Amino acid sequence: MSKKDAIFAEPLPQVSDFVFDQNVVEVFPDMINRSVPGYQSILQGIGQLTKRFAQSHSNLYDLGCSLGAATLAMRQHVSHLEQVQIIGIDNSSAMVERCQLHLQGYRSTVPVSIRCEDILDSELSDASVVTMNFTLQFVPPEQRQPLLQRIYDSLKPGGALLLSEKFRSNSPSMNELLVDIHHEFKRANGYSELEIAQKRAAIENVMRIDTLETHHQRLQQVGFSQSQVWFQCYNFAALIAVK
Ligand code: GEK
Repeated sequence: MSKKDAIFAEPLPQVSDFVFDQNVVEVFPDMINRSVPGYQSILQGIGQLTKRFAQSHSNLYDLGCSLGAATLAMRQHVSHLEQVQIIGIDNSSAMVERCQLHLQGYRSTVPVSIRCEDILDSELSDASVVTMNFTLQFVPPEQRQPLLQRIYDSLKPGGALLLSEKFRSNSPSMNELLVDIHHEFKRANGYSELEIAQKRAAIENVMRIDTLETHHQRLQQVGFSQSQVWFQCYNFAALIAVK
């Protein structure tokens, strides 16, 4: 069981930029479940979509794998395939160490390797499914298209990118509404006004979010012929793009 997230529960003299350090690792499952609406449904969907798009003799990637939740969801659906391996990548050493430990608790015939690397430098090849479950939003905006291009180039024909992101609406008033009902969701999950405000301040420089239109356009620009939102709750969405 993950410890309760109380990282922003006390007033901080100065709120620093959010980092995925050991303190975050300790509370991460609780934090993501109480902050991301539909997180468990998205993981379930990643499993279902992996079952449809994963191919024998290919690599499956989980970019920004954190503690391996999407890796596990993918792995549950590919044991019928030949010669597949899952590669989870995260640039937080604290996350990677805990992820490796966590995965040892599950049995499977499907090989998994978890690497501590920056996804901007990782080599990607022979992919049939690439998952980025709430990771692209942490990549500097100018690096997003080059990264997506490398992902597209690494995918086999018929392969899929599973991309989940927090997004903003084009319309200021609609954006305010989505942000507001998301904060209501967080309050209902036990976060205080102080926790919500301090987390928001900590994350604002490190997580720069796009509109859904920008996501679709960029996916098209790198070569994906089709992209589709398959899950949305408030200002959180999961998309699929197929090569
Ligand atoms: C899940 N996918 O539970 N290279 C590698 N990793 C990175 C980079 C980068 N450039 N930037 C950020 N990360 C997970 C949840 S969390 C989302 C993903 C969240 C990593 C970062 O270290 C963190 O572990 C992860 O991306 C984002 O399904 O906390 O909102």
